[in-house]
Amino acid sequence: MSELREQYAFQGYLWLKGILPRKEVLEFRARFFSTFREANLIAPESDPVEGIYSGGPVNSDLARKILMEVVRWAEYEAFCLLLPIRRFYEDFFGGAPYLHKRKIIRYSIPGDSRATGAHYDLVYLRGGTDNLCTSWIPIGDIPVQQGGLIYLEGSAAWARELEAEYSRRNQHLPYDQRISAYNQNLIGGWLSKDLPTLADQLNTRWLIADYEAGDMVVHSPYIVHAATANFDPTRRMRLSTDIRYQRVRDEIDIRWQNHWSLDDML
Ligand SMILES: O=C(O)CCC(=O)C(=O)O
Repeated sequence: MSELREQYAFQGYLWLKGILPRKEVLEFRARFFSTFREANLIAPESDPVEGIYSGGPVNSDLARKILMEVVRWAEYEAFCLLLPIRRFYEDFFGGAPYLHKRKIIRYSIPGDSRATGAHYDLVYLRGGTDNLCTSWIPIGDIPVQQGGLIYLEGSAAWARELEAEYSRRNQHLPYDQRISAYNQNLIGGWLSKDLPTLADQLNTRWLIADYEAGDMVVHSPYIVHAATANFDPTRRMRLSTDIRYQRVRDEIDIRWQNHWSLDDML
């Protein structure tokens, strides 16, 4: 654990290979995609564990409704609280861990050019401690072409400086605006969608990976990260969840004590 803490402090992330039982991860993937069959998201007759895109048309209202139900599933909550995750955080923080209620689960369709832009998580979590971690968990194998999470190498130190600058600029704003990602002084969450240019500006590179079901990456709220679009030639959808843990004793951002919704502006 002390080596992991050192690695985390140095890199801003940890890749915990195979920390979760692969079978349970794949069972959850199958359950997720089978629920979306009625919205015509997955290919008819296909095994839901494969997550093969139907090609559309998807009933997007129904798909959104189902997604918001999934966020409330006891099964999803149990997945996010799997014992290896809780044990890891208990040891890592050296104290009782707390899982934020706002938990995000995302699927991406092959060929959809939209993807998460470059950002660091503290921008959305300024109302509590910065001693918190994000767990990004692939729910299924996510090879590079399926568009997994990518990290901007060495970016945490730079983001800390940026955050300090924002804090200076925001200090005179009322509290709710001061902690908002979308206040008058800020750029609305994402630093850039142009990932190569950002890496060039900072003279660094993006770290990419082939993730497997059972892996979990843990990252600091300061490391800059993004995701890429899904170009899987086998038409598989990318499924992942991103959830946040901290010590229960530290200050908790109350805005994260509600279930995720698509318009919560966090
Ligand atoms: O999965 C994604 O597209 C983005 C995830 C993310 O931003 C995070 O894990 O903090």
